[in-house]
Amino acid sequence: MSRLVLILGDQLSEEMSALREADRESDVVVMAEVMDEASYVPHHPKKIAFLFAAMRKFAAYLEKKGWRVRYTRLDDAKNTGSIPGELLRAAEATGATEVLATEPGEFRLIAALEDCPIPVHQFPDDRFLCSHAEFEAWADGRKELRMEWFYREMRRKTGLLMDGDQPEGGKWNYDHDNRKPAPDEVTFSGPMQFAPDETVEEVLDLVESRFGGNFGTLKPFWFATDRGQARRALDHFITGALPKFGDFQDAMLDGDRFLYHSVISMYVNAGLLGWREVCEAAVAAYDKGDAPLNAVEGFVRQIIGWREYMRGIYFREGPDYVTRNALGHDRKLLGFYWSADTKMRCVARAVEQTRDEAYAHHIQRLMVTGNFALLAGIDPHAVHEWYLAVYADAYEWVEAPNVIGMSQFADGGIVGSKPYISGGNYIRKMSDYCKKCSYDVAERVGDRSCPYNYLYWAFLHRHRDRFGKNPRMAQMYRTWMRMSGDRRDAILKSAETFLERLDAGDPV
Ligand code: FAD
Ligand code: DLZ
Ligand code: SF4
Repeated sequence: MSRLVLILGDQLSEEMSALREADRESDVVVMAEVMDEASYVPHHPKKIAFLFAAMRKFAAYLEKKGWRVRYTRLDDAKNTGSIPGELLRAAEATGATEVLATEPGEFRLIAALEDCPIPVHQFPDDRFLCSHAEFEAWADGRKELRMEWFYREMRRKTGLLMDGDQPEGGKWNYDHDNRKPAPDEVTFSGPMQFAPDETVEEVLDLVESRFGGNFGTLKPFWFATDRGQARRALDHFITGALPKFGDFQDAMLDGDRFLYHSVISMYVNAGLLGWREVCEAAVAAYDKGDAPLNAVEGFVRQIIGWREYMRGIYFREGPDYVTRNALGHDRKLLGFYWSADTKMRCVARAVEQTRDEAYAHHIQRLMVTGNFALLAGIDPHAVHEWYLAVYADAYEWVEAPNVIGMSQFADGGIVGSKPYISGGNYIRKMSDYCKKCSYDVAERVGDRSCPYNYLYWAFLHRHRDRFGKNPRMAQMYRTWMRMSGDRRDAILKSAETFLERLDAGDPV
């Protein structure tokens, strides 16, 4: 009797546990493009096209390797529109009575598989370095779940950049070397781009006709859509950008969307690349003397530190994590997150590139769009849904802890010990946006002042009961309290006027 083997759109790897448990001779792989998955948020068309094209190519690859694959296209007349529906249809057609699956990266889909009328065995997703049990063991009993301590465990576990039991170079973390402001010139030409082949063209037509109304530009479409291409994109980054990745990791430039970033998160998250090969490629460049330690350590930390830590937090905290709202923020998401229609140059540029590329790098996500949403008091669930929709690499297991936790402090301080907020000065230092902005970053109050400036102080004032005693924020509150009463009133008034304008839908 054959069994079904479910492979989801972000499980495009031969290493999936469900495939390892299956029998190539008798079991049937099920892959399905379904409306439920393509519409639980209004995904960016590039994200949908990427996944559908990569799914189709992976299905063809599995068939070549001798697997029987039952693939449902979105426009198949009998498509039921859901993963459980497609499993049931496949069960009826094949006579299969059970399903082998790898645990999905979202509680919603885990629950749907648990409720499926046909029994589904969910095996752990061991594409990750840290299992749920291992994260629990690390986290249990700790007062604070700081990423840095978790990361050190992962370095020890993998032996990456280790010299015996000591960190390579004598330090665990070279972050303080990785905060150089925007360079005058970027020597990297950006991520490797791939011309659409026949499979991609077919998918682009489908996505254009079905999801053309979603936020985001579909063409030009240049993503890698199979493992071979993703591997070339990785190698291109390692040789062309990694050496400067560290130095300019936090920098932003008006005229450059990628700087020295790898732009591989969508490939790693979908299964086209694995964490180990990605880290080993970076470490090999260091061993050959082609990339400095601050770059390679910084890169490895993002993958075995932040990425694994975020996943650990998501699965530890549970399904209600995405509804948390520790700061009680309730403003609705502003129209310019979809239109880019704002005079704030930094926000406009971040949203424009998100629209065009389904990509923004970490500091744009954290310190431009995320920072603004937090300072303006936007409902974190709305912020979460926006991020989940607009980025090609967004799946709840990684997006939610980054947004609800790191960016919006809506989890009350599990991911971060203090909120990631800043006034315009941080953006001025790290980018050239402010030089082209209608607002003046040097002004603190009034119509011409950079809104980040007064919103920053107004945020601290609004949340003084919560943060006033936080030692990591003591300096900020001292500075605030050193200002004259008139000055503080003027700042709060500017913030109030600006927020009223936001609520009235006035252009800002
Ligand atoms: P690089 O800067 O080149 O970094 C290398 C790799 O490290 C990335 O490809 C990624 O796999 C990993 N990485 C780096 N930072 C993180 C992090 N904080 N969490 C997890 N992995 C990390 N990342 C996602 O993969 N999906 C998301 O939905 C997502 N949402 C985010 C939302 C917010 C508000 C913030 C602040 C960050 C978010 N991130 C998310 C993390 C990070 O911004 C992206 O991983 C990164 O920008 C991807 O671009 P890159 O491949 O060029 O990364
Ligand atoms: C994101 C996504 C989209 C847009 N479409 C599909 C799909 O049609 N079929 C599928 O199997 N998976 C898709 N995915 C990925 C799933 O949403 C993802 O597996 C879950 O959110 C868990 O991470
Ligand atoms: Fe952004 Fe303020 Fe700079 Fe304008 S002045 S780009 S709003 S930080």
